[in-house]
Amino acid sequence: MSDTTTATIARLSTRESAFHQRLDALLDWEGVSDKAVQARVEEILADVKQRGDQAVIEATNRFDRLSVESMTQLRLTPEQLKKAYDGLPAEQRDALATAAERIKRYHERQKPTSWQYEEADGTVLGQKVTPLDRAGIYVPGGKAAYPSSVLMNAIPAHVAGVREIVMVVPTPDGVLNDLVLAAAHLAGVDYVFTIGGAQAVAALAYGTQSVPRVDKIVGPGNIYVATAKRAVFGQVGIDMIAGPSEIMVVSDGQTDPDWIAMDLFSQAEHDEDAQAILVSWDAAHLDAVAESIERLLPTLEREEIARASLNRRGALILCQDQAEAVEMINRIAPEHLELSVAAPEAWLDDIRHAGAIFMGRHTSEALGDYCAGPNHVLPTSGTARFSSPLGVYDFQKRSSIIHCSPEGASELGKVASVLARGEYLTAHARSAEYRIRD
Ligand code: HSO
Ligand code: ZN
Repeated sequence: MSDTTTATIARLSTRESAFHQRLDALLDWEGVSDKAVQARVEEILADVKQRGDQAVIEATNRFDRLSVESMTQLRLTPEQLKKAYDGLPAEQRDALATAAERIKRYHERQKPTSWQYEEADGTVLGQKVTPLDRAGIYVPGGKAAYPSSVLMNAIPAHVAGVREIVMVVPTPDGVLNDLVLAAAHLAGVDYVFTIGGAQAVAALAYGTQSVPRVDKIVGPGNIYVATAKRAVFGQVGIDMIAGPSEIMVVSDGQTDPDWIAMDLFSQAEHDEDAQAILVSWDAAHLDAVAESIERLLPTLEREEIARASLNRRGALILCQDQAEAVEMINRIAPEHLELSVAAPEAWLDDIRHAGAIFMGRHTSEALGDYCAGPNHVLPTSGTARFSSPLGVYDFQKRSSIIHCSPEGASELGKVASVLARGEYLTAHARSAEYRIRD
Protein backbone atom coordinates (compact mmCIF):
# COMPACT_ATOMS: atom_id res chain seq x y z
CA MET A 1 0.00 0.00 0.00
CA SER A 2 1.33 3.45 -0.85
CA ASP A 3 2.34 5.83 1.91
CA THR A 4 -0.82 7.79 2.69
CA THR A 5 1.07 10.69 4.22
CA THR A 6 2.87 11.60 1.02
CA ALA A 7 0.43 10.21 -1.54
CA THR A 8 -1.14 12.57 -4.06
CA ILE A 9 -4.61 11.14 -3.67
CA ALA A 10 -6.69 10.14 -0.65
CA ARG A 11 -7.38 6.46 0.05
CA LEU A 12 -10.73 5.54 1.56
CA SER A 13 -12.41 2.30 2.47
CA THR A 14 -16.13 1.82 2.93
CA ARG A 15 -15.25 -0.24 6.01
CA GLU A 16 -13.65 2.61 7.95
CA SER A 17 -15.86 4.20 10.55
CA ALA A 18 -15.45 7.76 9.24
CA PHE A 19 -16.10 6.75 5.63
CA HIS A 20 -19.34 8.67 5.12
CA GLN A 21 -18.02 11.87 6.70
CA ARG A 22 -14.85 11.69 4.62
CA LEU A 23 -16.81 11.09 1.44
CA ASP A 24 -19.22 13.94 2.24
CA ALA A 25 -16.28 16.28 2.82
CA LEU A 26 -14.79 15.32 -0.53
CA LEU A 27 -18.06 15.77 -2.39
CA ASP A 28 -18.89 19.07 -0.74
CA TRP A 29 -18.87 21.83 -3.27
CA GLU A 30 -20.07 25.31 -2.54
CA GLY A 31 -21.59 26.80 -5.63
CA VAL A 32 -21.21 30.41 -6.60
CA SER A 33 -22.18 32.88 -3.90
CA ASP A 34 -20.02 35.86 -3.27
CA LYS A 35 -21.54 39.13 -2.15
CA ALA A 36 -18.83 41.33 -3.66
CA VAL A 37 -19.07 39.58 -7.03
CA GLN A 38 -22.83 39.82 -6.92
CA ALA A 39 -22.76 43.57 -6.35
CA ARG A 40 -20.26 44.06 -9.18
CA VAL A 41 -22.36 41.94 -11.53
CA GLU A 42 -25.57 43.80 -10.68
CA GLU A 43 -23.85 47.06 -11.56
CA ILE A 44 -22.67 45.77 -14.91
CA LEU A 45 -26.08 44.31 -15.74
CA ALA A 46 -27.81 47.59 -14.94
CA ASP A 47 -25.29 49.59 -16.94
CA VAL A 48 -25.67 47.41 -20.05
CA LYS A 49 -29.44 47.44 -19.70
CA GLN A 50 -29.39 51.22 -19.65
CA ARG A 51 -26.60 52.19 -22.01
CA GLY A 52 -26.39 49.16 -24.32
CA ASP A 53 -23.43 48.98 -26.70
CA GLN A 54 -21.51 51.79 -25.03
CA ALA A 55 -21.54 50.03 -21.65
CA VAL A 56 -20.44 46.77 -23.30
CA ILE A 57 -17.60 48.51 -25.12
CA GLU A 58 -16.34 50.22 -21.97
CA ALA A 59 -16.49 47.07 -19.84
CA THR A 60 -14.77 45.05 -22.57
CA ASN A 61 -11.99 47.61 -22.95
CA ARG A 62 -11.46 47.58 -19.21
CA PHE A 63 -11.61 43.85 -18.51
CA ASP A 64 -10.02 42.51 -21.70
CA ARG A 65 -7.48 45.32 -22.06
CA LEU A 66 -8.71 46.49 -25.45
CA SER A 67 -9.28 49.93 -26.91
CA VAL A 68 -12.15 49.57 -29.34
CA GLU A 69 -14.50 52.38 -30.17
CA SER A 70 -17.40 50.67 -31.80
CA MET A 71 -19.28 47.40 -31.59
CA THR A 72 -18.34 46.51 -35.16
CA GLN A 73 -14.81 45.98 -33.85
CA LEU A 74 -16.23 43.43 -31.43
CA ARG A 75 -18.10 41.44 -34.04
CA LEU A 76 -16.64 38.71 -36.24
CA THR A 77 -18.20 38.27 -39.65
CA PRO A 78 -19.17 34.90 -41.15
CA GLU A 79 -16.31 35.45 -43.62
CA GLN A 80 -13.82 35.70 -40.75
CA LEU A 81 -15.16 32.46 -39.27
CA LYS A 82 -14.88 30.68 -42.60
CA LYS A 83 -11.38 32.00 -43.09
CA ALA A 84 -10.36 30.59 -39.69
CA TYR A 85 -11.84 27.22 -40.71
CA ASP A 86 -10.15 27.18 -44.12
CA GLY A 87 -6.84 28.17 -42.56
CA LEU A 88 -6.67 25.23 -40.14
CA PRO A 89 -4.24 22.37 -40.78
CA ALA A 90 -6.16 19.64 -42.64
CA GLU A 91 -5.84 17.26 -39.70
CA GLN A 92 -7.59 19.66 -37.32
CA ARG A 93 -10.22 20.58 -39.89
CA ASP A 94 -11.02 16.93 -40.52
CA ALA A 95 -11.15 16.08 -36.82
CA LEU A 96 -13.53 18.98 -36.15
CA ALA A 97 -15.69 17.96 -39.11
CA THR A 98 -15.85 14.32 -37.98
CA ALA A 99 -16.75 15.37 -34.44
CA ALA A 100 -19.42 17.76 -35.74
CA GLU A 101 -20.99 15.05 -37.91
CA ARG A 102 -21.11 12.55 -35.06
CA ILE A 103 -22.57 15.10 -32.63
CA LYS A 104 -25.17 16.10 -35.21
CA ARG A 105 -26.18 12.50 -35.91
CA TYR A 106 -26.63 11.78 -32.22
CA HIS A 107 -28.67 14.89 -31.55
CA GLU A 108 -30.93 14.31 -34.58
CA ARG A 109 -32.23 11.31 -32.63
CA GLN A 110 -33.33 13.56 -29.77
CA LYS A 111 -35.76 15.56 -31.86
CA PRO A 112 -39.13 15.27 -30.17
CA THR A 113 -42.20 15.17 -32.34
CA SER A 114 -45.40 17.10 -31.97
CA TRP A 115 -48.42 14.83 -31.38
CA GLN A 116 -52.21 14.91 -31.32
CA TYR A 117 -54.98 12.51 -30.39
CA GLU A 118 -58.75 12.57 -30.42
CA GLU A 119 -60.98 12.01 -27.40
CA ALA A 120 -64.26 10.07 -27.86
CA ASP A 121 -66.25 13.38 -27.85
CA GLY A 122 -64.28 14.60 -30.88
CA THR A 123 -61.99 16.95 -28.94
CA VAL A 124 -58.49 17.00 -30.37
CA LEU A 125 -55.67 17.38 -27.87
CA GLY A 126 -52.00 17.68 -28.59
CA GLN A 127 -48.60 19.08 -27.98
CA LYS A 128 -46.72 21.32 -30.40
CA VAL A 129 -42.95 21.58 -30.24
CA THR A 130 -41.37 24.89 -31.27
CA PRO A 131 -37.69 25.84 -31.35
CA LEU A 132 -36.48 28.97 -29.61
CA ASP A 133 -36.13 32.00 -31.83
CA ARG A 134 -32.64 32.87 -30.59
CA ALA A 135 -30.07 31.12 -28.44
CA GLY A 136 -26.98 32.70 -26.92
CA ILE A 137 -23.87 30.62 -26.42
CA TYR A 138 -21.27 31.73 -23.92
CA VAL A 139 -17.77 30.42 -24.70
CA PRO A 140 -15.10 31.11 -22.09
CA GLY A 141 -11.91 32.81 -23.25
CA GLY A 142 -8.27 32.04 -22.69
CA LYS A 143 -7.15 28.51 -21.93
CA ALA A 144 -10.64 27.27 -21.22
CA ALA A 145 -11.86 28.22 -24.72
CA TYR A 146 -12.81 24.79 -25.95
CA PRO A 147 -13.75 24.40 -29.62
CA SER A 148 -15.39 21.11 -28.66
CA SER A 149 -17.75 23.05 -26.38
CA VAL A 150 -18.73 25.33 -29.27
CA LEU A 151 -19.85 22.22 -31.17
CA MET A 152 -21.59 20.72 -28.14
CA ASN A 153 -23.61 23.89 -27.51
CA ALA A 154 -24.33 25.09 -31.03
CA ILE A 155 -25.11 21.81 -32.80
CA PRO A 156 -28.09 20.83 -30.62
CA ALA A 157 -29.43 24.37 -31.01
CA HIS A 158 -29.13 24.05 -34.76
CA VAL A 159 -30.71 20.61 -34.84
CA ALA A 160 -33.55 21.93 -32.68
CA GLY A 161 -34.30 24.48 -35.40
CA VAL A 162 -33.25 27.63 -33.50
CA ARG A 163 -33.49 30.53 -35.95
CA GLU A 164 -30.44 32.47 -34.81
CA ILE A 165 -27.46 31.45 -32.73
CA VAL A 166 -25.47 34.26 -31.12
CA MET A 167 -22.09 33.35 -29.67
CA VAL A 168 -20.00 35.46 -27.30
CA VAL A 169 -16.35 34.75 -26.52
CA PRO A 170 -14.03 37.12 -24.70
CA THR A 171 -10.66 37.80 -26.30
CA PRO A 172 -8.41 39.14 -23.54
CA ASP A 173 -5.68 41.29 -25.13
CA GLY A 174 -7.36 40.71 -28.47
CA VAL A 175 -6.13 37.14 -28.87
CA LEU A 176 -8.43 35.10 -31.13
CA ASN A 177 -8.60 31.31 -31.01
CA ASP A 178 -8.86 30.06 -34.58
CA LEU A 179 -10.15 26.63 -33.59
CA VAL A 180 -13.02 28.25 -31.70
CA LEU A 181 -13.91 30.40 -34.70
CA ALA A 182 -13.64 27.41 -37.03
CA ALA A 183 -15.96 25.42 -34.77
CA ALA A 184 -18.44 28.31 -34.81
CA HIS A 185 -18.36 28.24 -38.61
CA LEU A 186 -18.91 24.49 -38.72
CA ALA A 187 -21.73 24.56 -36.22
CA GLY A 188 -23.63 27.28 -38.10
CA VAL A 189 -23.35 30.09 -35.56
CA ASP A 190 -24.94 33.28 -36.97
CA TYR A 191 -23.30 36.01 -34.88
CA VAL A 192 -20.03 36.04 -32.96
CA PHE A 193 -19.17 38.90 -30.60
CA THR A 194 -15.78 39.00 -28.90
CA ILE A 195 -17.16 39.99 -25.54
CA GLY A 196 -17.33 38.12 -22.26
CA GLY A 197 -18.08 38.33 -18.56
CA ALA A 198 -21.24 39.74 -17.04
CA GLN A 199 -21.38 42.39 -19.78
CA ALA A 200 -21.78 39.69 -22.44
CA VAL A 201 -24.48 37.90 -20.46
CA ALA A 202 -26.29 41.24 -20.04
CA ALA A 203 -26.00 42.03 -23.75
CA LEU A 204 -27.52 38.64 -24.63
CA ALA A 205 -30.25 38.88 -22.01
CA TYR A 206 -31.39 42.45 -22.68
CA GLY A 207 -30.15 43.03 -26.22
CA THR A 208 -28.24 46.15 -27.23
CA GLN A 209 -28.18 48.25 -30.41
CA SER A 210 -25.85 45.61 -31.94
CA VAL A 211 -26.33 42.40 -29.96
CA PRO A 212 -29.64 40.65 -30.59
CA ARG A 213 -31.57 39.75 -27.45
CA VAL A 214 -31.74 35.98 -27.04
CA ASP A 215 -34.30 33.72 -25.39
CA LYS A 216 -31.88 31.42 -23.62
CA ILE A 217 -28.20 31.57 -22.63
CA VAL A 218 -26.16 28.37 -22.48
CA GLY A 219 -22.51 27.60 -21.82
CA PRO A 220 -20.09 27.65 -18.91
CA GLY A 221 -18.14 30.60 -17.53
CA ASN A 222 -16.33 31.96 -14.48
CA ILE A 223 -17.97 33.19 -11.29
CA TYR A 224 -18.99 36.52 -12.91
CA VAL A 225 -20.67 34.72 -15.78
CA ALA A 226 -22.40 32.22 -13.48
CA THR A 227 -23.60 35.02 -11.19
CA ALA A 228 -24.86 37.04 -14.16
CA LYS A 229 -26.67 34.00 -15.60
CA ARG A 230 -28.40 33.41 -12.30
CA ALA A 231 -29.42 37.07 -12.15
CA VAL A 232 -30.95 37.23 -15.64
CA PHE A 233 -32.74 33.89 -15.29
CA GLY A 234 -36.44 34.51 -15.59
CA GLN A 235 -36.03 37.17 -18.26
CA VAL A 236 -34.25 34.58 -20.36
CA GLY A 237 -33.77 30.85 -19.94
CA ILE A 238 -30.42 29.43 -18.87
CA ASP A 239 -29.05 25.91 -19.17
CA MET A 240 -27.50 25.30 -15.77
CA ILE A 241 -24.92 26.67 -13.37
CA ALA A 242 -22.08 24.25 -13.95
CA GLY A 243 -19.71 23.26 -11.16
CA PRO A 244 -16.24 21.81 -11.69
CA SER A 245 -15.94 18.72 -13.88
CA GLU A 246 -16.03 15.26 -12.31
CA ILE A 247 -15.23 11.69 -13.21
CA MET A 248 -16.01 8.53 -11.30
CA VAL A 249 -14.43 5.30 -12.50
CA VAL A 250 -15.59 1.91 -11.29
CA SER A 251 -13.06 -0.79 -12.03
CA ASP A 252 -13.24 -4.56 -11.66
CA GLY A 253 -9.46 -4.65 -11.34
CA GLN A 254 -8.88 -6.00 -14.84
CA THR A 255 -8.15 -2.71 -16.62
CA ASP A 256 -4.55 -1.52 -17.10
CA PRO A 257 -3.90 0.77 -14.09
CA ASP A 258 -2.14 3.28 -16.36
CA TRP A 259 -5.34 3.64 -18.40
CA ILE A 260 -7.33 4.33 -15.27
CA ALA A 261 -4.79 6.82 -13.92
CA MET A 262 -4.86 8.72 -17.22
CA ASP A 263 -8.68 8.72 -17.27
CA LEU A 264 -8.65 10.26 -13.77
CA PHE A 265 -6.12 12.85 -14.95
CA SER A 266 -8.29 13.70 -17.93
CA GLN A 267 -10.74 15.40 -15.59
CA ALA A 268 -8.22 16.48 -12.98
CA GLU A 269 -6.29 18.48 -15.57
CA HIS A 270 -9.32 20.68 -16.29
CA ASP A 271 -9.36 22.50 -13.01
CA GLU A 272 -7.91 22.44 -9.51
CA ASP A 273 -11.43 21.96 -8.21
CA ALA A 274 -12.23 19.09 -10.60
CA GLN A 275 -12.97 15.74 -8.98
CA ALA A 276 -11.65 12.31 -9.91
CA ILE A 277 -12.77 9.25 -7.95
CA LEU A 278 -11.94 5.58 -8.50
CA VAL A 279 -13.97 2.83 -6.84
CA SER A 280 -12.97 -0.83 -6.85
CA TRP A 281 -13.37 -3.91 -4.69
CA ASP A 282 -9.86 -5.04 -5.67
CA ALA A 283 -7.37 -3.61 -3.13
CA ALA A 284 -4.27 -4.64 -5.11
CA HIS A 285 -5.67 -2.84 -8.15
CA LEU A 286 -6.11 0.38 -6.16
CA ASP A 287 -2.46 0.09 -5.07
CA ALA A 288 -1.44 -0.36 -8.70
CA VAL A 289 -3.43 2.69 -9.80
CA ALA A 290 -1.91 4.74 -6.95
CA GLU A 291 1.53 3.73 -8.25
CA SER A 292 0.55 4.68 -11.84
CA ILE A 293 -0.67 8.06 -10.61
CA GLU A 294 2.64 8.89 -8.93
CA ARG A 295 4.66 7.68 -11.92
CA LEU A 296 2.58 9.34 -14.63
CA LEU A 297 1.71 12.66 -12.99
CA PRO A 298 5.14 14.19 -13.67
CA THR A 299 4.70 13.39 -17.38
CA LEU A 300 1.64 15.67 -17.70
CA GLU A 301 1.74 19.11 -19.27
CA ARG A 302 -0.75 20.26 -16.69
CA GLU A 303 0.83 18.38 -13.80
CA GLU A 304 0.31 21.16 -11.28
CA ILE A 305 -3.42 21.50 -11.92
CA ALA A 306 -3.99 17.73 -12.00
CA ARG A 307 -1.97 17.23 -8.82
CA ALA A 308 -3.86 19.97 -6.99
CA SER A 309 -7.19 18.53 -8.09
CA LEU A 310 -6.30 14.99 -7.00
CA ASN A 311 -4.95 16.31 -3.72
CA ARG A 312 -7.96 18.40 -2.88
CA ARG A 313 -10.84 16.36 -4.16
CA GLY A 314 -9.60 13.04 -5.58
CA ALA A 315 -10.03 9.61 -3.95
CA LEU A 316 -9.33 5.91 -4.45
CA ILE A 317 -12.10 4.06 -2.68
CA LEU A 318 -12.07 0.42 -1.67
CA CYS A 319 -15.55 -1.06 -1.54
CA GLN A 320 -16.72 -4.57 -0.69
CA ASP A 321 -18.44 -5.60 -3.86
CA GLN A 322 -20.35 -4.58 -6.95
CA ALA A 323 -23.50 -3.76 -4.99
CA GLU A 324 -21.63 -1.27 -2.84
CA ALA A 325 -20.12 0.31 -5.94
CA VAL A 326 -23.61 0.82 -7.37
CA GLU A 327 -24.73 2.38 -4.11
CA MET A 328 -21.87 4.83 -4.33
CA ILE A 329 -22.63 5.72 -7.94
CA ASN A 330 -26.21 6.60 -7.08
CA ARG A 331 -25.15 8.56 -4.04
CA ILE A 332 -22.50 10.59 -5.89
CA ALA A 333 -24.56 10.99 -9.11
CA PRO A 334 -21.37 11.70 -11.07
CA GLU A 335 -21.18 13.88 -14.14
CA HIS A 336 -19.13 11.19 -15.92
CA LEU A 337 -19.18 7.53 -14.94
CA GLU A 338 -16.75 5.06 -16.48
CA LEU A 339 -17.74 1.43 -15.97
CA SER A 340 -14.35 -0.19 -16.48
CA VAL A 341 -15.75 -3.69 -16.03
CA ALA A 342 -16.22 -6.84 -18.10
CA ALA A 343 -20.00 -6.71 -18.60
CA PRO A 344 -21.15 -3.10 -18.14
CA GLU A 345 -24.63 -3.78 -19.59
CA ALA A 346 -25.44 -5.82 -16.49
CA TRP A 347 -24.97 -2.67 -14.37
CA LEU A 348 -27.20 -0.32 -16.32
CA ASP A 349 -30.53 -1.20 -14.73
CA ASP A 350 -29.21 -0.39 -11.27
CA ILE A 351 -27.62 2.95 -12.16
CA ARG A 352 -30.10 5.74 -11.52
CA HIS A 353 -28.02 8.90 -11.38
CA ALA A 354 -25.16 9.74 -13.76
CA GLY A 355 -24.76 12.42 -16.43
CA ALA A 356 -23.02 10.19 -18.97
CA ILE A 357 -22.15 6.51 -18.66
CA PHE A 358 -19.04 5.25 -20.43
CA MET A 359 -19.40 1.51 -20.92
CA GLY A 360 -16.42 -0.86 -20.71
CA ARG A 361 -12.65 -0.49 -20.59
CA HIS A 362 -12.27 0.95 -24.03
CA THR A 363 -14.67 3.83 -23.60
CA SER A 364 -12.61 6.60 -22.10
CA GLU A 365 -14.33 9.82 -21.15
CA ALA A 366 -12.05 11.72 -23.52
CA LEU A 367 -13.82 10.10 -26.49
CA GLY A 368 -17.12 11.43 -25.22
CA ASP A 369 -15.63 14.85 -24.46
CA TYR A 370 -14.76 15.33 -28.11
CA CYS A 371 -16.34 13.19 -30.69
CA ALA A 372 -18.37 10.09 -29.79
CA GLY A 373 -21.63 11.98 -30.37
CA PRO A 374 -23.43 12.60 -27.05
CA ASN A 375 -23.15 16.02 -25.45
CA HIS A 376 -20.32 16.85 -23.08
CA VAL A 377 -22.32 19.53 -21.28
CA LEU A 378 -23.52 17.46 -18.34
CA PRO A 379 -25.02 17.90 -14.88
CA THR A 380 -22.30 18.35 -12.23
CA SER A 381 -22.12 18.34 -8.42
CA GLY A 382 -24.75 15.64 -7.96
CA THR A 383 -27.36 17.44 -10.08
CA ALA A 384 -27.64 14.32 -12.27
CA ARG A 385 -30.24 13.37 -9.64
CA PHE A 386 -32.65 15.74 -11.36
CA SER A 387 -31.16 16.96 -14.61
CA SER A 388 -29.89 15.73 -17.96
CA PRO A 389 -27.18 16.37 -20.54
CA LEU A 390 -27.61 19.46 -22.70
CA GLY A 391 -29.69 18.43 -25.69
CA VAL A 392 -32.06 19.40 -28.48
CA TYR A 393 -34.88 19.62 -25.91
CA ASP A 394 -33.07 22.50 -24.19
CA PHE A 395 -33.58 24.62 -27.30
CA GLN A 396 -37.25 23.90 -27.74
CA LYS A 397 -40.42 24.41 -25.81
CA ARG A 398 -43.87 22.88 -25.97
CA SER A 399 -47.30 24.41 -26.41
CA SER A 400 -50.39 22.41 -25.59
CA ILE A 401 -53.23 22.24 -28.10
CA ILE A 402 -56.94 21.92 -27.27
CA HIS A 403 -59.57 21.90 -30.03
CA CYS A 404 -63.06 21.16 -28.71
CA SER A 405 -65.87 19.82 -30.84
CA PRO A 406 -69.37 21.18 -29.98
CA GLU A 407 -70.08 17.91 -28.11
CA GLY A 408 -66.74 18.06 -26.35
CA ALA A 409 -67.30 21.67 -25.25
CA SER A 410 -70.74 20.75 -23.98
CA GLU A 411 -69.54 17.78 -21.94
CA LEU A 412 -66.45 19.51 -20.58
CA GLY A 413 -68.49 22.63 -19.89
CA LYS A 414 -70.53 20.74 -17.28
CA VAL A 415 -67.40 19.61 -15.48
CA ALA A 416 -65.69 23.01 -15.71
CA SER A 417 -68.81 24.79 -14.47
CA VAL A 418 -68.96 22.69 -11.31
CA LEU A 419 -65.27 23.21 -10.57
CA ALA A 420 -65.41 26.94 -11.34
CA ARG A 421 -68.37 27.51 -9.03
CA GLY A 422 -66.47 25.59 -6.37
CA GLU A 423 -63.72 28.17 -6.74
CA TYR A 424 -66.27 31.05 -6.80
CA LEU A 425 -65.06 32.09 -10.24
CA THR A 426 -68.38 32.75 -11.89
CA ALA A 427 -67.10 34.23 -15.14
CA HIS A 428 -65.23 30.99 -15.70
CA ALA A 429 -68.38 29.04 -14.92
CA ARG A 430 -70.60 31.11 -17.22
CA SER A 431 -68.08 31.00 -20.05
CA ALA A 432 -68.14 27.20 -19.86
CA GLU A 433 -71.93 27.09 -19.43
CA TYR A 434 -72.58 29.14 -22.60
CA ARG A 435 -71.29 26.17 -24.52
CA ILE A 436 -73.41 23.50 -22.84
CA ARG A 437 -76.04 22.18 -25.25
CA ASP A 438 -79.30 20.81 -24.00
N1 HSO B 1 -14.82 17.25 -19.75
C1 HSO B 1 -15.31 18.58 -20.03
C2 HSO B 1 -15.50 18.84 -21.50
C3 HSO B 1 -14.23 18.98 -22.27
N2 HSO B 1 -13.17 18.19 -22.18
C4 HSO B 1 -13.93 19.89 -23.22
C5 HSO B 1 -12.27 18.58 -23.05
N3 HSO B 1 -12.69 19.61 -23.67
C6 HSO B 1 -16.62 18.78 -19.28
O1 HSO B 1 -17.46 17.73 -19.34
ZN1 ZN C 1 -12.77 16.97 -20.45
